[in-house]
Amino acid sequence: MISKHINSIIILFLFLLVSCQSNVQKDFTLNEISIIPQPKELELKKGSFTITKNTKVVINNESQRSIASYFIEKFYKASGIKLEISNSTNMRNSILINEKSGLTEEAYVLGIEDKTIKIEASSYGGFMYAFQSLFQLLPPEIESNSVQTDIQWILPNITIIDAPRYKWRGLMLDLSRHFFDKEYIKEVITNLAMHKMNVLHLHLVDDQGWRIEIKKYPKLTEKGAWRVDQESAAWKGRRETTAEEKGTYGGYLTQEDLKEIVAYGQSLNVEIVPEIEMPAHVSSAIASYPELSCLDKPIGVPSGGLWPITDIYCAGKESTFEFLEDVLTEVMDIFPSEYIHIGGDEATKTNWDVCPHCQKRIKEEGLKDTHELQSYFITRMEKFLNSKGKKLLGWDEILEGGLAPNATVMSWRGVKGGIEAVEQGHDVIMTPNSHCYFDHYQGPMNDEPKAWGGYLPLSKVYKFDPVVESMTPEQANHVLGGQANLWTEYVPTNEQSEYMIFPRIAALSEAVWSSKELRDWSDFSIRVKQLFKRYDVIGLNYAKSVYLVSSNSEISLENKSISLVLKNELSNSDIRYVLGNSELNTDAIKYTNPIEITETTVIKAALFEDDIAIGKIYIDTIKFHKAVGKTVKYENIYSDQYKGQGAFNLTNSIRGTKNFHDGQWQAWIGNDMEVVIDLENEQTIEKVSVGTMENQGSGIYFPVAVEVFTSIDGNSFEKQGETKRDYLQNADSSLKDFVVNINPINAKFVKVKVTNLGSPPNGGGSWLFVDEVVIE
Ligand code: TNX
Repeated sequence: MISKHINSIIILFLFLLVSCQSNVQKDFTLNEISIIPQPKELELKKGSFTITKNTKVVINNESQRSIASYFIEKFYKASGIKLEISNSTNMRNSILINEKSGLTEEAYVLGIEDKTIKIEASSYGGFMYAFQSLFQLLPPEIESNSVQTDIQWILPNITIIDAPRYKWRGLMLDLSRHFFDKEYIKEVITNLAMHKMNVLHLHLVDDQGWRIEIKKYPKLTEKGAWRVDQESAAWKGRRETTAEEKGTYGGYLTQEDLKEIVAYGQSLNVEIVPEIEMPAHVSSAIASYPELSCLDKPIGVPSGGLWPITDIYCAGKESTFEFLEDVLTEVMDIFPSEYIHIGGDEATKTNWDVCPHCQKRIKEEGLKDTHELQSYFITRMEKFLNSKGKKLLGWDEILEGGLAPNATVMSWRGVKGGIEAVEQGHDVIMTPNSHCYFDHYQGPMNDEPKAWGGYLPLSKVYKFDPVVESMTPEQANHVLGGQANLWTEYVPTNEQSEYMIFPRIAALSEAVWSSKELRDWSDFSIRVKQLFKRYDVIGLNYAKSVYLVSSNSEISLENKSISLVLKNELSNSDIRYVLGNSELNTDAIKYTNPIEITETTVIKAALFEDDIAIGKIYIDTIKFHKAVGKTVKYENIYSDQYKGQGAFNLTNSIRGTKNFHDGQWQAWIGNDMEVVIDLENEQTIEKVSVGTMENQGSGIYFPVAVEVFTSIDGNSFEKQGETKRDYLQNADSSLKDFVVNINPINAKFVKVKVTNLGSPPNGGGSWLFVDEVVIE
């Protein structure tokens, strides 16, 4: 009897232990809460809620079943626990989904208390975002696609009241320059939803590939979706192809694929907006149907860079419009979106100038010029779209020659187009290339994979604001939101696409979701590192550029020393460094103030977290050569556009990077560089090197000669040596030191003459870029 009693006590004890384990109570602190984008209001309370297998998901009408299932499926994948849906009114251990009509579209309230989680919204999107916030309150393992054991699915007691600042929170993916398949696009949608982004704009048409099946015009994908494979050559270095050559590189999405993508987007509150370019960026269509152009001339689908874009649709022939209306009719059948994007950018209208059909149209319609002809073109397409209940969206070039009456403008060439459009009472979506172009570099160019150019680090994306200060409140109301654009000339794989999108999309999400007052870079710096843990679980190839250390230095002329500043983009970062040959380990010095350097040395630095180096190690050699800090006399002064650091730029020991805007380069357009360096006293010289760069796409060429002269008195110079190099085609950007070795000689003055290429074979001017003259 007694033993039986003891048994029951033990069983009761074990039961309590087990149930306690799955219901551990915890008080969270605010720094454990990390949600991106930052919610409007958040109140943390004492206590917590743990989701267990007994937790019920309670719905009170059938329309809530799909959102409940969305949550249940995601939770099941990571936890192995399949929660049940119930209609019960028992509030204990439940996740209650409640319709709340007063809330605006996409707004939500998430309330977690010891026994219940309450989720309130007035729309599917709102519920979806409540769950996204809930996921970010759970351990990062919730992002896993496989069952994670030993995880407490614990949530803080909290109230979050949240709503987006803008209704358009987008990402554009260019499928033409590189084709992404259905599966990858669905992954992108999943990850957009996680950031509460709600638009995926698919750039389905461009010169280098037509990516959407159009049943009435099968050649668009039989021919237009394939280009001659020159992927191993640089984008701008690919040869022109002919109409006869068969393309093998590319792909397209069938209408079924696209419908699946649209449905998948709907399930995550992401609207898919198609872009069908016109009248330019359509070589792929003209390669398929040459009669769409003014010249009727067969062309090949270009394999790479194409500029200017002259093979455009003929605006005179009626058949062009018939074709486009047919195409858009099929497009509208696939995409239920409110907007259809018609491109409209970068049309060079030289064919229109000479085409009899276009000229006839200009005359008959009483148009002034080809700009007005483009406006006629777009307005006609708008009428068609409006008649089908759709709104027209186009790049800011659609402003030229007069905006179509109801058009919405996507402002990409900075914010100018956006300002002009709202002044005319039109809606706009802001995607300025200054803050939203995810094809630009996000870290120092030397450390990053090849990108389009430009420099858009995470902190700059974070500064993006869709509204421009000069707008009146009424004009600001016409700003629908913002969008990042990923052009893919330099994005050849899924991994690279992830690298360019993440984490910059996190910064953008906060710019379009959270109110301005809530945005705080130093707080975001902490939260984004928490987000990285989730990215790791998902397996995203996100960029860690934000962990990079870079430097900036100044020369002190009195002390003849270099003062080196180490920088990292994140706030309050812990940078540590060592000089010389030491290893960068726990003994490394914590960086606080600029480092004084007076002799040639190697410096290694990295960002540390909890005494461990994270991210890539920065290594540089500060070369304390004989010219450091010495005066430079210029025979020809450098261009006003590229002054570098001014007077001592060539003798400050600091080297430029492949980013020619990095402030370390002095440049000459067309003419040579000739300088005399005063070494202040006689020294033995045996080597002179000149640091240069080449970026032919931007008109920057290596010099053809470097000559070195020396002098004791500064008047009579004697030539000591030279190095020459012939022009070579080079599609990449490259750095090169031109070295002149000479027989050791004593000198007080060194004259260096660097000869500009002068006239490049491809025409245009030729820039000569120099960052340093190293004398040894
Ligand atoms: C401009 S943005 C383009 C694209 C290029 C992009 C590269 C726009 C409407 N046109 O065709 O891919 O620059 O950054």
